Amino acid sequence: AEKPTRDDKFSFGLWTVNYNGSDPFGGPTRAHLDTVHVVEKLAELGAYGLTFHDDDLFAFGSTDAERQTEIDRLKQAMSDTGIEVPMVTTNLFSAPVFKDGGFTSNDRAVRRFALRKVLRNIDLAAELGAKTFVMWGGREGAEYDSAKDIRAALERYREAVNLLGQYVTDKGYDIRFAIEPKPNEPRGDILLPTLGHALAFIETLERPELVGINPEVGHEQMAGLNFAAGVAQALYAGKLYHIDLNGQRGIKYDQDLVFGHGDLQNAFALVDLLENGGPDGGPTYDGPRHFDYKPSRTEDETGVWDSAAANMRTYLLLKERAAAFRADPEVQEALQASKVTELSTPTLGEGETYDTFLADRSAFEDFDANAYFNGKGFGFVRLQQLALEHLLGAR
Ligand code: 3MF
Ligand code: MG
Ligand code: MG
Ligand code: MG
Repeated sequence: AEKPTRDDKFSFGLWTVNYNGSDPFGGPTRAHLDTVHVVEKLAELGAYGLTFHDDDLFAFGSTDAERQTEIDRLKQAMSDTGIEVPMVTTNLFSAPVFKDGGFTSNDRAVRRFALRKVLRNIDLAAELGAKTFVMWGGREGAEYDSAKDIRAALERYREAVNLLGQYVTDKGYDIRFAIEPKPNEPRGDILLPTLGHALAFIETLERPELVGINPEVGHEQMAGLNFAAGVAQALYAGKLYHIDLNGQRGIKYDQDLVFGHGDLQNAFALVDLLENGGPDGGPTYDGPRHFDYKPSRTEDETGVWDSAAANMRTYLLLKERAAAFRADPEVQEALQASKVTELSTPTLGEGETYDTFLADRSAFEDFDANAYFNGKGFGFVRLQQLALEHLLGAR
């Protein structure tokens, strides 16, 4: 694969390469990296975008002057390197005040503070030209069923997002929101735990067209779900506004490994879907390819940049393999044989009503369900092996 370029639209969270190695059992193993240095390194590696939480750029509780200094330094680094800020997000999870959540804390004063923190950050997002505002509600949840009224929490979440939608509309900001689901961690259970929950919630909003999702590979996999299949449904619903790429190995704590360092076969299916639209060439994704990963705490700064580069290289390698898979005549033939493409044919004929359908004896009365396949299989295993061989570079 070629070295990444800006056209590949790779972006990174400031918090990703700046993860200092702290976990529940140990402190930092790496020093903090200055924002300007991060921007320069990402540009050098071929990324086009940087994303951040307010508190990644200027510490929680900064004075207005301290905050402005960091914003100005970022702006200067952006103009020096060409790095853009396609997405901004708000930290409503680190400060102790958010220990029971932000938008859905049981405490009303906390909810009002959280909303003001977000409104202020939306102004900054607009100022920097970000088109997407992500909302990950890591603390919006509970450990105990008796501690949270889920219906009231959903209502407060709805109230918050409706206000934000009203705000960007009145201000004329070109910003859409993306909700990032996660099943658990840090809370025992988090509100809107999967992308399916989020999609259902969005339809209850006053401006559903302003709100989509930001699914993360590892988050869906923590719930045992198939990420590529979930993303396909998000694309089908027109709701894939942003994406968090990383790696996760099974149902356990949020690992945030490098993209492809988890379920590689599903990563292949995902890249094929994002780049080629899958088997029927359906809608693809043209937003940022955003990495939300953590350089493992075993690594030094060289390891940080190696891992950042690895995310992009793996994505491009998978893109190359997926293109080869789609172009292979044997794959095309296997897709036909497995009737994967036949699923795109409507079940009813053109203009067919239930009257003509009921009159079609071949569909039922004369259909011999017992003999229909006559022992013949679909050949899905052969198809999957072809995918695997392309993934392995064996074809
Ligand atoms: C946690 C996450 C978050 C979100 C981030 C973006 C800290 O598991 O994935 O990263 O991606 O808040 O809004
Ligand atoms: Mg994660
Ligand atoms: Mg995460
Ligand atoms: Mg994320």
